[in-house]
Amino acid sequence: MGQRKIDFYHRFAGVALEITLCAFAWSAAAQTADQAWLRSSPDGTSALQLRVRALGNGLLEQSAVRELQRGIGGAAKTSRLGQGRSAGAEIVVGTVEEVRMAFPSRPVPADLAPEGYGLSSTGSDAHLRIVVAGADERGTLYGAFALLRSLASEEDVAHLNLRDHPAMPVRWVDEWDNADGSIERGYAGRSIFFEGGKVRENLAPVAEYARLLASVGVNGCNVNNVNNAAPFLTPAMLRDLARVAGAMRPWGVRLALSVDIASPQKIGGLPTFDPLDPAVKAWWKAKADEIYALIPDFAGFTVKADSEGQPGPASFGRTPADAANLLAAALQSHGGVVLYRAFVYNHHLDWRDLKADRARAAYDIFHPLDGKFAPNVIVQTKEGPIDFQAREPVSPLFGGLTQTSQAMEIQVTQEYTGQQRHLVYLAPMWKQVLDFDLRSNGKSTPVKEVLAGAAFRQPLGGMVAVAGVGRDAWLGSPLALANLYAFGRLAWNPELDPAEIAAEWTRQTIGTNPEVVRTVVRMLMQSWPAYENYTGPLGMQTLTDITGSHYGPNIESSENNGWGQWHRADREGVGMDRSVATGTGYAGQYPPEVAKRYETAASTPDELLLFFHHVPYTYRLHSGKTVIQHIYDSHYQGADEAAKLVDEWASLKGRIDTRLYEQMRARLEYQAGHAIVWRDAIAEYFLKLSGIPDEQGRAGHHPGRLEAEDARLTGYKIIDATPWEDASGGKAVSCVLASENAPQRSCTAEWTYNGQAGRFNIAVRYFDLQPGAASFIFKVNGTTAANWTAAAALPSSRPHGDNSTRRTVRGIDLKPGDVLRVEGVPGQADPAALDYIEITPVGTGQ
Ligand code: GCW
Repeated sequence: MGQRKIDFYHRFAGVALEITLCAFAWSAAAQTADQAWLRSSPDGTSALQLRVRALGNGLLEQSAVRELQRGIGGAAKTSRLGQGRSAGAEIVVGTVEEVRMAFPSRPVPADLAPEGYGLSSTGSDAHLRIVVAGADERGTLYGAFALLRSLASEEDVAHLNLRDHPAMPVRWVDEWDNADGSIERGYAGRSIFFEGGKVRENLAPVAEYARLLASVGVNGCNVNNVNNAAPFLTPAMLRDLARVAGAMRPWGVRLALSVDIASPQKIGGLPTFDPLDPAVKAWWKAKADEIYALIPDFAGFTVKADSEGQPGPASFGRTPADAANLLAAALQSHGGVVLYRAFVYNHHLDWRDLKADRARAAYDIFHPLDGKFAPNVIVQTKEGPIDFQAREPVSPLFGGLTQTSQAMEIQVTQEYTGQQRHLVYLAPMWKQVLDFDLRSNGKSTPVKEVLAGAAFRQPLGGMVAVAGVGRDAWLGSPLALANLYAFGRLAWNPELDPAEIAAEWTRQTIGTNPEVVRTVVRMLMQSWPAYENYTGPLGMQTLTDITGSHYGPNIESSENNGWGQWHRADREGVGMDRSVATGTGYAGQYPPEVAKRYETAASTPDELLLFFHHVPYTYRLHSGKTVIQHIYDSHYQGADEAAKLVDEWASLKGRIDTRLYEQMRARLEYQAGHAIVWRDAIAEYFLKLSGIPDEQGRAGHHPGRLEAEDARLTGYKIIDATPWEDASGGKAVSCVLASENAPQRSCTAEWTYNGQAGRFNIAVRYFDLQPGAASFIFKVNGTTAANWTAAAALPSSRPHGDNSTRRTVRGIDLKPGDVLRVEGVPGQADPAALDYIEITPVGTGQ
């Protein structure tokens, strides 16, 4: 896209504008796109006196016009100068044919690709005319949003001449919403689509969501969970779903549905769901006809089959291609597509078998089927071979299907990457995957070209993000929305730079002040490396609770079970041998050049070493460090980086919206504390297992830390943490509720300070359990220094790394003999469990 940047004051229609978005409140009322990046002013275009009109009557063109009026109005409202100076100027929106008919003398792009647009302007001041020409109606809408983006990015829109089109045809979000209103792996409240087994009455948030999606070029939305999808195909539900499709239609976002391959049996009353059975075929055909009668622009089906307990064609000895083609045949005459997920694996693997490997599954199952899928089938593969970990290699299947259209599935909802409580901007990770060169046939084959259909000349392809939006401000955390934005932008154009995308998002969402933009972009760009550092580096995967929440640390949860997310840490070393020579052979699934790189430890990049090889802790990385020292260093570094995010955000105080500032400040402080929980769990686990000390003496040594189990306790009982690494020293104290009749009213832990006199920050680490809200009072010599309620919604109902929380009380003067005391008051089932306090001189850390 041709982008001309000029200085901070920019010219729009001869009017200098300074766009300061800080003025817009972060309103918590109705759920609107204003809570994300589409800030707009309700009082329309009048101030700028700029006419916006459509050349045609189509629904999407009308949306484009409304959106421009809304957006330009916003800009006009905040412009410093020139109110009314552009009377007579206009923006005209239409398809290429309409533009050609309306302005025969004006050159219009003749060869725009589907969904593409051209933007051009002629004249100036009162004669300025900007034309948004779309290849089709969707193109007009995308062109309108592009114009608004240019304006928000302060580009010179008075001399426009640019064109653009999406790189890949399928740009969908998947929502894992259940009919009861819950959302699988959703971290932002309940469903905007469903409640109580039905589609919600109020679909206004759905329309707003579609508007957000359209603004970044997303053209499909699959609204239901891939698990337990059968009830969504009942006639009553489909009639209701037509309302959802209707709410999204003005924004060019087509409805798609996850389907259960066993539906003919589960809801259709047939005795079988064998994909080759004629009655089953007829059932799907009739079902597709029923859907299209209600929803003529229905986009298609997504399928999870033979995976994690979902039924599939394997029950009848049939293949994924048999199942996919069955559905494809039903949709074909209507123009629908099937996104068949390659997330098919056996979760009962034998962990004692050193050749067993979940990472192999997708390639092993799908590669032999290449060329057997119908043309309207797209195989949808997660970006890595396991499951959205903090780092994985690129799935080898992208290079393994050369006669099949492919889509890549990524997660906006941060299942394994901090669940939106941690700031983790994922665009840099996605970009690495998109740029990864598979070297198929020894030639340049970046993943992005596979997804565009270009690498292997396939008709379809794309990117799909599991979004997980909910009623709590879309993604819960305001900054997490940068991920949704970036997904759309990268699916549209995978050449875009994640830092540029972050800047674009920040200017539209937070403010245009260059220092604000620089700071937010820096924070976003630092966040994924920081998270990877304090969770699971060197390709060990996210060392989280694999069988539970997928949130806090639980290092052994991945081992000794059939789920296959193994890292195989033992006393001598760590990592999974996936080489061809001595391991599972997974490395050999890549085209030869890449396979060779991953085959030996020496040629594997450090960041993926432990994904591919089992090495001793003393193995030296390319960086020169031993593996064990890297584990220590990266965890301390990651926690420091998380602390730095707090400081960076603090520098924005007074320069951005106050409510946004406070919301994010609290979240970032929580993250910095939880990063220490992670750091300590992993550093100490590997210290104990390897017996090799940290060269820098940090792991296992916490000079300022006073353990709760060593305190003078009243009421509090000492408990063992499970897993042990989730509490300092493996122990904590709990104000256990004695019985219903005689509950503990409160408990205390007390220490006498005997260090040097000075001013300190004192961190209190406690466990904020579900359900209930305990409260804590921290006293120094009997005087309350801080009190708070532990009412956060964190996973798990027992003291655990999921809910271990640090609160820092700052600037406390202490001298030897002072008495420090924590009083914990249980609230319902939350027993005010406590781990330690940590005293740090002011200015030397947290
Ligand atoms: O990572 C796993 C998730 C499941 C999810 C599954 C999948 C929808 O933990 O919650 O199920 O992936 O992608 O199908």
